[in-house]
Amino acid sequence: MGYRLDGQPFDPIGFDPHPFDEALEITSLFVPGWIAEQFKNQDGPVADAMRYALDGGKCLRAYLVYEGGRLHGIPHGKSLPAAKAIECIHAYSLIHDDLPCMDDDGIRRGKPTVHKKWDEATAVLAGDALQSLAFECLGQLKYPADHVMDLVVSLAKAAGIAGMVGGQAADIAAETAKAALTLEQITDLQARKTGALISWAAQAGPILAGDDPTALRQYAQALGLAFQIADDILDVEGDAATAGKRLQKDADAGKATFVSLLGLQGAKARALELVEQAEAALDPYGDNAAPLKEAARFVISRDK
Ligand code: GRG
Repeated sequence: MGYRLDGQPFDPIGFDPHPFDEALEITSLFVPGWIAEQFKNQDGPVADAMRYALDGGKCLRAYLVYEGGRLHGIPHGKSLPAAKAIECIHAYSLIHDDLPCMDDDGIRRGKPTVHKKWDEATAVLAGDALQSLAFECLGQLKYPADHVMDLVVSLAKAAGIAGMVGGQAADIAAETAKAALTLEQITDLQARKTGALISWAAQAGPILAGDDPTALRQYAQALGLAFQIADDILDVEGDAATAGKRLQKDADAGKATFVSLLGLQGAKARALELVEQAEAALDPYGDNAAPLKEAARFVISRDK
């Protein structure tokens, strides 16, 4: 038995994943609480900043771990350490991404970013500690050691220079490059920056079960790209008052986004096409994959 951030006890083993939106909401309520349980005896600003950064996200990646696991016979309680791990890495990446030396953002999830609420040193350390915590979580998986090791190595790769960090570095380099990125380059960059973690999350279940992760990898590759396109669309549509300005700002900075390259309608059409591809990749699972199909539709219809 664990507890949610709102203090309510919650047993993930009896958790029924249907329907998708309820399941996602429950996931976002209890996964941060389960992670916080790991370091509940720690106090001080860095531990407080870690708890703060874990709160308020959608926990889509944790949900993908659960569902991918369920499709391969892994009950929620048993995939929980992997769900916690991916949310730790995600929270760390957002804290660091918001720093003045990166995106320099003051607001995340409607609240002040960690370096604004505390300071930069606390934000760097909270991110670092969350990254370590992710691997501590994976050590709690009760599965054959070679399967767990596959997950450890694949998460390290997905988060590292071949994945998220490499994509972030390419993104930063693109800001000062002479020419704006092409569609192919931005697709590759985003596959690393945001796609790699999403892909790991979807494949964690079959990897843990020692099964073939190909179908879920194909699903996640399409989903990850759709997610990023939707993010670019949200950037320009999220706030009607600033939408035009945002597009202009990106254009002035010579920054390519899926919207600047494809146009708003083109980006929407591409996102829908990718969701259809993601759904088709789930064919081997038949009706059992309905929640993951809903997750794919959610990614392009979400408003945050
Ligand atoms: C700093 C090493 C390092 C990497 C940062 C992932 C990333 C790389 C930066 C995030 C920048 C960003 C906001 C990209 C858009 C896509 C994205 C990851 C959005 C946030 O993910 P959600 O929507 O967030 O799942 P919540 O708040 O729901 O957890």
